[in-house]
Amino acid sequence: MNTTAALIETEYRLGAHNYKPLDVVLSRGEGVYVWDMEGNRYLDCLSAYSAVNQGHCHPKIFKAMMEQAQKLTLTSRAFRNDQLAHFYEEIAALTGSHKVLPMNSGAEAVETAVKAVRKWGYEVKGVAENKAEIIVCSNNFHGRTMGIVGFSTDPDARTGFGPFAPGFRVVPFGDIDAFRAAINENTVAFLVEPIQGEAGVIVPPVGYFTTVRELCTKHGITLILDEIQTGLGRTGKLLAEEHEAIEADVTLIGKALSGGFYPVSAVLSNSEVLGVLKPGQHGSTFGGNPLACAIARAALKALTEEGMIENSAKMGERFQKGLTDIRSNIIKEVRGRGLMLAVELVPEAGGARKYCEALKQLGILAKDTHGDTIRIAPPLVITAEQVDWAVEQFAKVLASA
Ligand code: IF1
Repeated sequence: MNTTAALIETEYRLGAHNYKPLDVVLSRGEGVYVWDMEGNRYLDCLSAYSAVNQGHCHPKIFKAMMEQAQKLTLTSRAFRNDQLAHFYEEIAALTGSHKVLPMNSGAEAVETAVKAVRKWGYEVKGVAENKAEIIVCSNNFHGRTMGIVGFSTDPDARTGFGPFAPGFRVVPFGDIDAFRAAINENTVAFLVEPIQGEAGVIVPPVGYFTTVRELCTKHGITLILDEIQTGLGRTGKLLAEEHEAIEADVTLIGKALSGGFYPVSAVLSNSEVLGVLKPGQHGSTFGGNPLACAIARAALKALTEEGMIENSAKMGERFQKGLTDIRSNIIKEVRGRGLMLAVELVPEAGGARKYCEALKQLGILAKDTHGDTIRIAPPLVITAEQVDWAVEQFAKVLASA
């Protein structure tokens, strides 16, 4: 049977229960909208966790994917392909990076950076063997692999999955004194999100990253910015680092690098850090494949040539102002940057999930996080009219409470 209820039942019976999705079964998407099996239309305010910044099924990315899929999809890196060099050139020109290492998932990009920066620590910085330390932040989210969950502070992410790899030191996000105090001669890197996503869209204090950058330069520490979620226009800039006019030594991107068509991630770095990797020391069967490169090239082109980054800044401001103007006794705070937004509810509201359910009834899909926060991140192609309509729906749900 191909009904909503039957598919949900089958998922429950056969699938691992590592998710608890809203009970909406989507079968079509276009731009900011998705449709369920009954034909109900929803404004997507999650964008697959910012992977579909360019909007669902973007026609030009689709075309690039189809054309490449008819020609060549995968060669492995044992041989070369005619898309990789173009991808390197375009992403390097756009971001000012000197070296690129393509992977697939975001977590793989993070793991790659951790490996490279440790090796850099031993070979370039001169840290004693196996002593390298990487500073990370509490409430971080960098992915789900063993290496990464080992330095998570979220009990759900790590409990029961040990033993974990050593070499990580945790400091509170946004606390410059704690960061300074955690630095020692073995510190090779600081791995951090410019705005913490999973933690509930936490924007650090103004000036935090300026001082972080200064301290990293002073102490020879590689600054690794995880822009897998914040990057590629989400916060109203190509990269969130631009908000404080700093430059990371290593930048991680993923998600919207493919516009949601296919997992594509990349480590962007100066020559020194990725320069330590020699043949045989790192890789991936699918990383850098021609299909991925062709898709990523089209996804980047759509983002830059269709004004999506500027639109994100403008519509983000409009959306945030609209939400801030809602008069409600259950809204604790509205925050975010560009189209990476969150509404935090007061504890008495009884959790954000039920409000997401109510929004769904009104035609908006949004995701609760950390109990009391509704995360809002629509595709960057959203229009002013659509923003205003969405704000009205949020007002109905939050003001009626
Ligand atoms: C899930 C959150 C978002 C990320 C940052 C690396 C990765 C992610 C900053 C790993 C992935 C996802 C994964 C998704 C939930 C989600 C998420 F709620 F957990 F925080 F986006 F907001 N760095 N984030 O946000 O990338 O390996 O998944 O490609 O269901 O786990 P990945």
